[in-house]
Amino acid sequence: MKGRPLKLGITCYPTVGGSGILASELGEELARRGHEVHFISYEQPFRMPVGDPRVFFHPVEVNSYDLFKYPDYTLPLSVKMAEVAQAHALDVLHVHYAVPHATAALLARDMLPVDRRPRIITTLHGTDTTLLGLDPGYGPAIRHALEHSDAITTVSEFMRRETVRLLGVRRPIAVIPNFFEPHPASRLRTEVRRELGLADGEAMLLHVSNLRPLKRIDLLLETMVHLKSAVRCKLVILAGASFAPFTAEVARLGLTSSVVVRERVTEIEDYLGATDLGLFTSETESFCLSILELMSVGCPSAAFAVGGIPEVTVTGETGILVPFGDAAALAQAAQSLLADAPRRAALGRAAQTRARGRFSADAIVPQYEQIYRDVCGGAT
Ligand code: GMT
Repeated sequence: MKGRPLKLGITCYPTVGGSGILASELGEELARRGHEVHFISYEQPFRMPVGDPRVFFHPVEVNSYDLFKYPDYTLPLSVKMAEVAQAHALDVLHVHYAVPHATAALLARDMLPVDRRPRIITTLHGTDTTLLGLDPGYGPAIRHALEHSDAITTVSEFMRRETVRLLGVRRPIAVIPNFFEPHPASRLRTEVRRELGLADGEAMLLHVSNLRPLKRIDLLLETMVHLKSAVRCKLVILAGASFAPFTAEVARLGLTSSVVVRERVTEIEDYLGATDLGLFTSETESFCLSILELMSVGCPSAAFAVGGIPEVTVTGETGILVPFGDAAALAQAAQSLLADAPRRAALGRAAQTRARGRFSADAIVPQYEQIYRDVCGGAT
């Protein structure tokens, strides 16, 4: 390690979602590199490493008061951030997803004596810019928080451009792509496929998401209707939210026996390793960490070419991308790959090489470390 170990506060959403996963994996990697990492959130992030002596979790308690129609999280979060920053002499507060984390970090900094103030790094992940940035009730507060952070990062060139376009931010925004380091699978591929009810020779498509409207589950199911008539396959959905709102539609489309859902899975690598092809239908993605997760185990994906996805996977080389909204074309692309095992394997190998070369912890984590040291100036 260059320089002294740093003391880092990380705030993220603890639930299943790309930004929280990235933040948790970053914390794990930073601790492995000798830094002290303090997670500050309302719950322990779901992939936060446990048992590491350099990783700590500080819960934020939110009380509800009769006077408030809506409970407030920002103020208790900022108080906890200030408390932890002071007690542990944090060098940096690194917040993932701007709302409300970046605003809370500014408040926390202002509460502390000038010589005890941590630097603030805000990492933009997606809808904090593309959705909330456009909301007049949030946009100005997000812009203010970005302008007063010590550094801003985001996960793709697409997101950097969108942040400039939608929020008019004029300060430098560093693009640091997401990374993923797969842990070893805990079960054999055959065991996982058996658990999922896959017959011999039946292809497994995998979709991982939190099912929000922009993930376009309608297009995912439409793609599956086309695919089902052409290939023996099942679609496995690892859902970060309840799938119940979609079950009637699955039945109406005659897909009940072709769609297998698992909610809030933690052993992601078991499922990645059992997959033949990823399938993603989002209308926008700043990055799509799930495509990278599959690439890292040598599995290509078929998806729409939206947002930052073409920065992650290269169509025809490490996966297949088709224009947004054309479910028939997506099904056709998926079908041609499922029918051609050697080509699929070649794309998978290229995907894994790209993941290891560009999006590994060794490629990415030093970029965050450098930013931490840059904002801390000579003190580190
Ligand atoms: O912005 C969001 O929708 C939430 C966020 C999340 O927590 O899942 O997703 C974003 O961050 C991920 C990690 O950087 C990216 O992989 C996702 O593409 C991105 N989602 C969107 O841009 C819609």
